Amino acid sequence: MSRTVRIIGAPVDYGANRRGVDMGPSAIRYAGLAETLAAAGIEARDDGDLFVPRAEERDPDAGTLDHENAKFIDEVQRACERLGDRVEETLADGEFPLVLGGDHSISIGTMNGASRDADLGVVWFDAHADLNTPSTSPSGNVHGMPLAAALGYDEFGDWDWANAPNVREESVAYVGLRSVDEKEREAIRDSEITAFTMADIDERGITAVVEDALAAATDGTDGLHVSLDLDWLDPSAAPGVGTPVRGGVTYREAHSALEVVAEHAEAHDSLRSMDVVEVNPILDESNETASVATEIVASAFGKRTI
Ligand code: B3U
Ligand code: MN
Ligand code: MN
Repeated sequence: MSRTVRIIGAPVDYGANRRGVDMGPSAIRYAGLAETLAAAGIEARDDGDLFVPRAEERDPDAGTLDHENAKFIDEVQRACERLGDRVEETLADGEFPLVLGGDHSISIGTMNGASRDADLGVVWFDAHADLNTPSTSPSGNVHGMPLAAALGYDEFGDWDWANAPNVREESVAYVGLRSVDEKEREAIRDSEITAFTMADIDERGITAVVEDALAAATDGTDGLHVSLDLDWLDPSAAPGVGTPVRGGVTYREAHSALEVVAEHAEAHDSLRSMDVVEVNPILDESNETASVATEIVASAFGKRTI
């Protein structure tokens, strides 16, 4: 990573069904993110946390958008608008925004901010498709909706703050899907999104799949956003997440994948922004998931063994 990494904490848990994910930024810092990056020769600067009021202090029914199947949508809006501005400022200052979640709803803000004046490709490392809308969501949890928000599906089409102005379906690629709702499956099939499931990884190997995902996301775009949901990994490697799903990538596959991202970034200066989400220290074992997150991020920024 040639640019200085600016670490932005987004302690948001409005979008998740489990409390504790708001402590993700602290857990990742405590796991030694700054030290790990420094030891790998990557310059990093911690910009602190966004101001995010506690969910207990808010009335979930008090909003102006007030959609009954998008819980805390007004609070998500406020946090994402603030985050989008910080991401835009970071890029304008020539630094690299690394956003620590928080639940995956924060990616709405990151993608909005990173695509305000650039065509942005997206690689989405996740067990889930996060392509629900308030109309289709089985849970009402906004962390299952950020990609639909970015792409302006259904009611998100009326909410400018939620859209990523320059993200197109054909520049979005999933890696590692294994829990997809029926309506999401239909939406993916009807879209131009590239979708690699765990079956693709089993069949072709992680490096070939990630290379293809990167090719799709960087074809005709100005930069790449990497969104890393820790539930992408198998729960045996990353137990501290709100919605674990069996059959995920191994610790080694995760490193391998992000090393491929780092090589692409070095060769093409492609990497523009990244977020690391869904680390929940309350559900974790000895902060292992935050440690794994830290190590994987270092791989994405080019950390080498020798
Ligand atoms: N697709 C389900 C479950 C889910 C999505 N993202 C997470 N869980 N972490 C939903 O609620 O939309
Ligand atoms: Mn997710
Ligand atoms: Mn997920």
